[in-house]
Amino acid sequence: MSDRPRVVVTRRLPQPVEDELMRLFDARLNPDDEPLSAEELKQAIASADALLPTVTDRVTAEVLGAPRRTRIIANFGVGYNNIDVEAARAQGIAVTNTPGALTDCTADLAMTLLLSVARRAGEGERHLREGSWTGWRPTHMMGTKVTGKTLGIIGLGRIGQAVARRAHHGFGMRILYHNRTPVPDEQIAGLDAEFRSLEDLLAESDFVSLHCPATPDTRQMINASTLELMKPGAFLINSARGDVVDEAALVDALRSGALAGAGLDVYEGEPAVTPALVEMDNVVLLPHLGSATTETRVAMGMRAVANLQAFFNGDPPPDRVA
Ligand code: 8YV
Repeated sequence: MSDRPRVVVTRRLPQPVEDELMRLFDARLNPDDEPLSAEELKQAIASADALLPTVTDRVTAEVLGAPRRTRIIANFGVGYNNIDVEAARAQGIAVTNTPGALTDCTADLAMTLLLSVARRAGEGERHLREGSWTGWRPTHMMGTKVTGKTLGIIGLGRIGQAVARRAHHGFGMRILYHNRTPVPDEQIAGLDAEFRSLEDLLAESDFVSLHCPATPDTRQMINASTLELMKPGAFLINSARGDVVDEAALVDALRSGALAGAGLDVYEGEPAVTPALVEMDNVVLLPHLGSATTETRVAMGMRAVANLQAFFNGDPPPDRVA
């Protein structure tokens, strides 16, 4: 029997991360890559010293209330709304995340969505692949110019700031932002970013990009009333969490033409997507790819490993959130 800490890893991870987990811990991997049921999560919590879950694992108060050996949950991801952090805190279970590792790639993906929806890239590709392209013409598939437009960023944390830098320095966009806490000037130096109330940001922005965490306060922050405040013909980009947007209200705003389009990487009921969205040509839909590069997924895994290592060495884990 191993005296190394037992770590249950809920999904397949990039090979270098699995190798490192096996080297350091009594790691129980998931070669089949099937998501764990609530019952299996309870078993994991009962038998392992640590859990390494992902966004697809719902680590609820009920799961955490079951008989338990686990003392740390090292989440694979910066967002940790898949974990009932209050319940973990109440039970004295440490929770860590992987900030920083995925900032650039998630910001790149937000820009991919923004550019794709404005320039009708998904629609154009479908058009060509289905054999409908009959040749160039001056009025064919005209989109919306991005350079110089106003981008409203809701949540100017690491990822929001990385998007702001790309948009401002790369595309000459004017940056407005809304954030729950003040952002230190040095973090946004050179961006000419202007703070706005949520209402004013929505009213003034040509593109609104969401980068806030999913919390009770941000749940369905984008709903029928707030969508109504958006500038006519604006675009909504969501690479944060599906919970922040009322998808049914978004469909209505797109159908009525109030919004020109949306670029989405995350959904309320992932992996389910509101069927009406799938029917719409002015919506770009990606399957939660924000951090999906080899470099970033390895870095995220190594960050989770570093948190586990620190915890079991008796040191403070670098990314403790509870
Ligand atoms: C991850 C994410 O892929 O880190 C996050 O918050 O949304 C994604 O980039 C996912 O959470 C993995 O668990």
